[in-house]
Amino acid sequence: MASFDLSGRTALVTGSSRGLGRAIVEGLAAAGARVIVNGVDAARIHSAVGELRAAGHNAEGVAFDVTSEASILAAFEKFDADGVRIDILVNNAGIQVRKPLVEFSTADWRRVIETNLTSAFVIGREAAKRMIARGHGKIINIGSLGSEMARPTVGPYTAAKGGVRNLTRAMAVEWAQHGIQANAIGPGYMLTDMNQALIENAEFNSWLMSRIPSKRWGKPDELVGAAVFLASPASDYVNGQIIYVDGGMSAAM
Ligand code: GCO
Repeated sequence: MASFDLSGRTALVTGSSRGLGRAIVEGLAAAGARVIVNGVDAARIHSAVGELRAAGHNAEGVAFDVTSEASILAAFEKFDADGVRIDILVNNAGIQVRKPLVEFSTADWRRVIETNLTSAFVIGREAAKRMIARGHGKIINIGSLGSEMARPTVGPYTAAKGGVRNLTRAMAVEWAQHGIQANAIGPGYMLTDMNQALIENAEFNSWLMSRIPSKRWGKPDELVGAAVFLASPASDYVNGQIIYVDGGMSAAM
């Protein structure tokens, strides 16, 4: 359907050489977008771009560290110099650190907040400056069930993802008048490397399956539908929202 067609648009997905970002960038490419794969590992980016191109997609790669403002600014200056127009930004990059809150160092706290929340602000600001000038743009922030609720041992991640939820609202209320739609996706428990320790933990799985109405882990490509929707003209009057792709977990007591 035309309203879900991303042809002629360029999408930057941070942290997209693997995991959820890799699935999202492939889904946006399949919907017609030219995609830019981002990460810090040039070899991983090269491999992901090669796979996307082999599948017939229009893909490029750009390595920058989402926690380095200098790297972000340099990347956007190069986009400007090369005439690359970021129409769709997916702030996906993130890390997880699990330990009791009292055992977190302030340095570990800062690392999680910088990677999962501050990066979305800095990259979002740089993208929005250019989107405002053009009068349109799509920003999709990747939240979490942690945007709404908490579980022990992931305090900094939960705080960051709660911030992502409200940063999305802040972006929406300031930038909607400029033709920008800022929304979020809240993945549930997905089968990714970041969750491998949980996937392999029988006790955690038993608890988790008791909490998820769908009684299974999610697959990264199950985020693609929500991502294409929020990246496309189909969502031009949707702003400040979060779509949970979580097997019903956020709806259950
Ligand atoms: C954890 C997990 C979660 C999931 C996801 C849930 O340790 O609880 O890493 O944070 O990754 O964010 O929505």
